[in-house]
Amino acid sequence: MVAGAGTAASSASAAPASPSSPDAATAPTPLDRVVPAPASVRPAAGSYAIHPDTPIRVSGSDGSARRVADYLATVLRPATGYRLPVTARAGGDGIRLRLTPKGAGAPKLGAEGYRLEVTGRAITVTARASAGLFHGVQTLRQLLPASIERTTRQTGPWRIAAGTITDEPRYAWRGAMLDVSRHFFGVDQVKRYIDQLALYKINRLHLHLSDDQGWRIAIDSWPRLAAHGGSTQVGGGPGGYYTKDDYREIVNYAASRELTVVPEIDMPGHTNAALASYAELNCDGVAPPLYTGTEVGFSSLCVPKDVTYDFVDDVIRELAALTPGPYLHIGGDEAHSTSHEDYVAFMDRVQPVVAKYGKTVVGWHQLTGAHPAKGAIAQYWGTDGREKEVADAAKAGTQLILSPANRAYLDMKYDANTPLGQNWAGYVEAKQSYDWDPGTYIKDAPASSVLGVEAPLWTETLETSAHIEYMAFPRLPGIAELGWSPASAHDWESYRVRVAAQGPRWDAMGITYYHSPQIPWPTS
Ligand code: TNX
Repeated sequence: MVAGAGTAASSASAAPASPSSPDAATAPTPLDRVVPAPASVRPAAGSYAIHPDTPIRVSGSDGSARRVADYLATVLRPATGYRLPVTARAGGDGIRLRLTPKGAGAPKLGAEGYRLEVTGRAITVTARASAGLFHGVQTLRQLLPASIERTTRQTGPWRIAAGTITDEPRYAWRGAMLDVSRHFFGVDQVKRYIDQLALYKINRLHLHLSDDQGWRIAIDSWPRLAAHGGSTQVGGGPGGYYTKDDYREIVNYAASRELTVVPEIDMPGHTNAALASYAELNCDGVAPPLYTGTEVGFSSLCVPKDVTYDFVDDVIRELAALTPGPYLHIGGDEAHSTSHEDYVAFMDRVQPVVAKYGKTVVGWHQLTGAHPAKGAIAQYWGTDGREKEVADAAKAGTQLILSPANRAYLDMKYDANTPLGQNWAGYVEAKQSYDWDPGTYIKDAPASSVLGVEAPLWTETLETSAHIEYMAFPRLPGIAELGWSPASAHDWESYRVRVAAQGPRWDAMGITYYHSPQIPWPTS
């Protein structure tokens, strides 16, 4: 048992040491220097130091605590060089992961909440389910020095300030979307992004699997969708697609990081890749060429043709069977080549197909201008929150995911000098991205209609993981905080200091990020 210096707690409540002060390397990180900000922090005197014999103890017999423990060990072993054995033997010191069933005496932590208690003897993470343990582990990780993220042995010490964090999310939906259609990203690139999303307690990965420029998922009953429709991308590169096994691998990896995959097939617009693959899907029976530009709004499935609904049924059936999560996103944005009447008729026919295969409909908010099915979820991507049909649908029970483009779109340029991205919704610097309230954003929508937030990343201009990361960091953690932390914790001045402390962690992880001048990054 190793007890650390007893001075840490005061720094948890007082002003934190500036990141570049001489103490910063050894004083443990204050418990509230975390992104997303925890719901409640109670500092105490002392600290716990992870030492060469620290065990990771699990309780609960269903294996899910052990999976999180194994994950934690994998995170901590390279930089500490310690064995960190995972054991079911109870009692004693160490890092303890505990699942406590719901019921009398159990802490009120919700499905994703956790409690993290640090004393001189032990670190204890308590949760009702593995998601809570996993999120608690992410908090623990941020409380260790940034060098914990390196892949070679570092010197430590690995001290964590004493006290208690009790934490649970404000919103159930904390999403990130990756557009794998405009440019294709392979399984390993998606896994890398999943690992980054998990750091900030994001719990939904929305994959934009089809668009004009590419169809990215194998559908056995319509094989040319992937084989032909997936054969290129913006700029004319080779594109690509996920086999069903690839997709399962992504889904399983996401689940191991407590993320649910939400697949999107965008319809009835944004469908050139499908129309190019099957002539019969076109009203004139002629397949257009593949498309590698970046215009939007020129393509539409043929709404009056019956074969369109055979196609939709087959695609949704196969995709639903591959997807364990409850959601299926059917797009519905920018259908500029579909008449309003056809759009409504199409959505009236397609939403029941999603229900038939056991899934909940998610659609871009244009769906609220049609007849959103009972239980459907609308994803808002406007820029001022004043669309009456969105508020009306929310009042009638449609739940909302907020992705306002001038706040949450990770593909918007930070400023005029940003080499990547677009600017149709304006420039979106770190503060602009963070400083809004999802609970009041849509005028006249009840706060209870807000299911959460999502940060979409469109990839017309993005081709590599480094590109993804440059656009996502530092904005993604800010959107994650809007989704997780209580409204009372929302504060740019506090956030900019906490997110600054993430910079050295991203350096240690090899994440390329934008050094926003609005954030006081540590200098050393
Ligand atoms: C609008 S947002 C789109 C996408 C583009 C994006 C670029 C939405 C639902 N549709 O097709 O990729 O802008 O920022």
